[in-house]
Amino acid sequence: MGFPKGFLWGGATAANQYEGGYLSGGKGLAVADTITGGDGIHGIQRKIFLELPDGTKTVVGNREEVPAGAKAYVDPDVYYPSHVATDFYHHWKEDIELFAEMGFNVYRLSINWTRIYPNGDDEEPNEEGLQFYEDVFKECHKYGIEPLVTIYHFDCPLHLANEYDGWVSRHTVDAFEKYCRTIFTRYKGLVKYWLTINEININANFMMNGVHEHISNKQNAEQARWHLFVGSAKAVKIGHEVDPENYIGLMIAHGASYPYSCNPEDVMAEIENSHRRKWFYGDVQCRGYYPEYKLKEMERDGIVLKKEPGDDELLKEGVVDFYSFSYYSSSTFAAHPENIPGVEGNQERGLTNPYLSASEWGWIVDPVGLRINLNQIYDRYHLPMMVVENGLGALDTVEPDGSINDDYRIKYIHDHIVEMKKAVEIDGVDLFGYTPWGHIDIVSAGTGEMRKRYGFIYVDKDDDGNGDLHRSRKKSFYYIQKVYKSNGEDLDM
Ligand code: BGP
Repeated sequence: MGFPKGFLWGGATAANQYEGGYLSGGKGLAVADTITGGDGIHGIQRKIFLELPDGTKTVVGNREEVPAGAKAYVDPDVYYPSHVATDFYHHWKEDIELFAEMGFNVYRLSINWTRIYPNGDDEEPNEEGLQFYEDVFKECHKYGIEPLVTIYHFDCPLHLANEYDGWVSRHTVDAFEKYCRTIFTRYKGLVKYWLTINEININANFMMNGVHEHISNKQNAEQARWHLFVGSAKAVKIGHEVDPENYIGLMIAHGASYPYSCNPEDVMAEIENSHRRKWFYGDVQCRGYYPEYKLKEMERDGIVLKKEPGDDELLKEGVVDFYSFSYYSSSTFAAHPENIPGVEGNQERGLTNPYLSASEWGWIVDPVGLRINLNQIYDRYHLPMMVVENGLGALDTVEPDGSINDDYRIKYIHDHIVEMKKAVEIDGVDLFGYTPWGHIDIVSAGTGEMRKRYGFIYVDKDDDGNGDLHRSRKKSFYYIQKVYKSNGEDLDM
């Protein structure tokens, strides 16, 4: 009963939200380094400064507004949260020691592509960047912590975005392939667990992947998606070639989703949304080909993908070893949302669910949805699974004595682990690890805020960059420690 022996317990971060040192050690600029902070509670978007082909400058807060040919740049008078972030670059030893104290046996982190290839497509890799991660991985092993490495987490090199429109171009796939070969070779024996592309289902739409207008152009958007799949399949194939011991997974933002009612039209609306938003990405990476519903959609839209010889075979050869996903919340869909009084939301983001409440940032909290997900994913693919993100972004208060009593976060984590345990014990799904998101405070990806905190470890830094970056243990730190050290047996809050 309970979680299997050797279950992986840890936490997860991404380089662009945590590392800082944005130009240290020979690192180049990523698109993430050109995105400002926003304000999630008040709906103020992150912004990106752009230079247009005619030399004029503009600033946009929405990826749909990025004009063709625009190039992002860093404005020296503006504050950018990723430049220092919470400075793992200078605190890694101290931080890994804290992770070990919490009882981690796995730590999910991403490699910043621009630390290895500053422009993304340089002739030679940057030795200082390679050495940095080698030191980090060795430090993890010192404490019996397995690194789980995300190869690409929202950090397209700025050069590839500005000059090639990011993933719209095949050039980015080629550069990615070289980057993958470099890191698999260098870290052979040090890293066994890998994820190819973080939240690949969101990535193709994400401002950080290319600053041009591909999102408003369906053909480009589908081409970018295709290239991400080809890139992911290449990563899997190269990883297995370099070391057959490598265990490589996909990563999908996989919230639960429900029909708003038992009206069959609402049920169908949910199926269509889930196909488009989640299953398509799992189907391609687990089965190795585009599903029929996607082929039909592209046929209707007149989309013809540009493929290179061997691409279709590659997709089959590059299917993943396991399924990993982020889980924060759930969405509800109706065929005619405009006819439902008193319900907020829209067809794309989902509707208010009357049975559930939301976080301060409006994310619906739904622990049972995690069990539902684990069942649905396992039914569909029968692959081992890992929950690689989960957590509550919340405002924390530091008490006069320095303590942080984040009982709300403890409850969130407790409730989700309880449902994972049911999925293992009662439903028999094959779940082998759990790495809650942002176990140490980092910059929010969506809003660029610091005050949206997920950590069990507090970092002294605010939205304007003030703070001395010292680390302190929140109440949740001790809860996690107890849970991890008992292999998920002692869940009492
Ligand atoms: C996922 C991303 C992470 C992350 C997390 C929380 O989408 O993979 O990078 O940050 O969500 O989101 P946010 O930071 O916007 O609260």
